[in-house]
Amino acid sequence: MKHTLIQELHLSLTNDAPFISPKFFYDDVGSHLFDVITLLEEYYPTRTEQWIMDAFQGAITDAVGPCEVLLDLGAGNCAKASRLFNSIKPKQYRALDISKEYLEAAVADLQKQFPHIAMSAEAIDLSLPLAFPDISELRKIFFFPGSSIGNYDPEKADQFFANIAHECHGNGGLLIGVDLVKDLETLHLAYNDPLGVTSAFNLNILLNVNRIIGSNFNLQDWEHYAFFNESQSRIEMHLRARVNIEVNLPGSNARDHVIRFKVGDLIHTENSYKYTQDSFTEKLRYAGFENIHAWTDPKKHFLVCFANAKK
Ligand code: AVI
Repeated sequence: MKHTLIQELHLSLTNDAPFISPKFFYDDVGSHLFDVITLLEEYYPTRTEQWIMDAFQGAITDAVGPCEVLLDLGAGNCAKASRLFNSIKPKQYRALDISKEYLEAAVADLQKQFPHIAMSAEAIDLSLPLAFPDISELRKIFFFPGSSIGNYDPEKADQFFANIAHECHGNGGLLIGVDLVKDLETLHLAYNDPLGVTSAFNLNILLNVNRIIGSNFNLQDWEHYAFFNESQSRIEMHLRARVNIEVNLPGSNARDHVIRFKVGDLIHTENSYKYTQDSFTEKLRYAGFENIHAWTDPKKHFLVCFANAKK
């Protein structure tokens, strides 16, 4: 695993347009910084999604219908899914995320509170195709909150939805939260908070990269740069070189590779796509879902959908 991550980082950093996959944000410090981001006044998605879930709890429960297995994609600390247990009443809960240890502890805690639900924790890479052959006969509800789908390129998102629709085998659906296009100021502030937490979250990726590949990125040489790219309908996050920089990437055969950045050069770290209600529900339909329910907040900042897989 470590070896492939090292190769992946070498390739992406030496690309003509250097980038680092956003999955490298989430080391221990990065995960905590993201938790703080979700508490910021400027970062509206988390609390708006929760508002929608609470305000429309009855309608969401009716739309979802019976749930034999709740599959929590990118479960993290399982808090969002556990708020659904009393309304959706799943018989089984499967928490899926990249880090198994973190997940196991969260699931063990939840199991004490909900002893009647059969629970499991599984390490899974959500960028790879998903398959659940052991529960193909059961009615499955996939849960993908937090606008994590916004971090997928649109074509990847289409493949992901088609995979989920197929895995429902005509019985079940997807409960998903997604961020909507809105005024530029609100979008800009959400990724440029004055306290600098998003900036720290972005810069921290370099410390994680240093740890994984032994490079010598120096945080003082870089600054956070985030803006809304209107033509692509996405927030782009980058790290911008403040000075001319040389970075050593230790190689496998003692021949270190040096990469050079000029002042103003960028390393692309994240895209966060924003959809309209119509463009998003159309995407779900295209992937094989039907009978799509959608709920939003009064300012139409965020959207929660439940989409049934076609029979
Ligand atoms: C996890 N993901 C949905 C967040 C987003 O808004 O795209 C990650 C994030 N990046 C900066 N702030 C939050």
